Amino acid sequence: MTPQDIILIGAPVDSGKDRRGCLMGPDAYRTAGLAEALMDLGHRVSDTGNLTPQPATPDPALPPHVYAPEQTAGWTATLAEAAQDALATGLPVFLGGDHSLSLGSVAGAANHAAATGRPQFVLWLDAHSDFHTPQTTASGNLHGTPLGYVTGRAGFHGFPPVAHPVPEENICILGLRSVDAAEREALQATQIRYHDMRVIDEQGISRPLGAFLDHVAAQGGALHVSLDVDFLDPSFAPAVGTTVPGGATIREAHLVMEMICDSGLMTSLDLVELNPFLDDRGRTAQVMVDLAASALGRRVFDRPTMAYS
Ligand code: 6HN
Ligand code: MN
Ligand code: MN
Ligand code: MN
Repeated sequence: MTPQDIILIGAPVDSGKDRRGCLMGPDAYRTAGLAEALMDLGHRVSDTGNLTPQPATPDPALPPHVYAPEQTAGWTATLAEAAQDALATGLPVFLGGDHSLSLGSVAGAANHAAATGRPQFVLWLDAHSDFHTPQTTASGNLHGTPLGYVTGRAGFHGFPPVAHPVPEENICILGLRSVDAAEREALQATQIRYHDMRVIDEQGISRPLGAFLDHVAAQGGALHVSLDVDFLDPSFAPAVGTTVPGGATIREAHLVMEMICDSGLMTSLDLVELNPFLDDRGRTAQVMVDLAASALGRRVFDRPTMAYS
């Protein structure tokens, strides 16, 4: 693949749920050698270090059970700006941090796409659909809301307004196996493409993904990829607070990344939900680094011994 200017952006967001630990994610990716892996592939890599959230004030219109909304609102403003700035010079990789970081990374990417006259597309690799609003979430955890926010659903009081909502038909979710009733009802009324693990079992993962990538290419779109650790089966990736059995295998996940790479379409990437406190000798961090490397050009024969022990 042609060398890229890759910008690693540390986003130690831990406010999207009440279980702590994702704030250690950026340093776990650094320790697992993300920058070195990408430089080995010929890319120019810079690391901006870790961001800190802007101050924000709580909005009394939010339901009281929503967890830490002002922190997540502050992160959203910071990350949207960071995404927009970074996209002007390269390909940002957001080192999470929990999935609430994507309220900002995707909103900022969509602002950049609009400024450059391209439609924004989003590939969501996740066991969950993350399509709640602050009103529909039962848990109160805002990491379950980023797709709701970026598509422009109502109810995000106190959050930055979404200048350029991502059109529903520009979103594809792969890996679903845990969707709350309120999300299911809302999703079914949208044009979002969503594929659960049964579809992947029956058709293979390349069929729905290939159709989506063809669609993005035909529209000349910019593609943001959001990779949640729990897309993977917990037997390969235990370091996440929301494990759901029956997830993607290592090869299914690498195939997704290899197809993304071959498409040449990816313009920004989130690595989210890694909780190093729950990891087993760093293996989940290493799997995520290897997947990022696959999305950015690494092929199996570049590294003959991939062992996670
Ligand atoms: N994630 N649907 C559940 C909730 O609490 O709203 C789980 C959300 C998981 C969030 O995948 O990033
Ligand atoms: Mn998620
Ligand atoms: Mn998830
Ligand atoms: Mn309001």
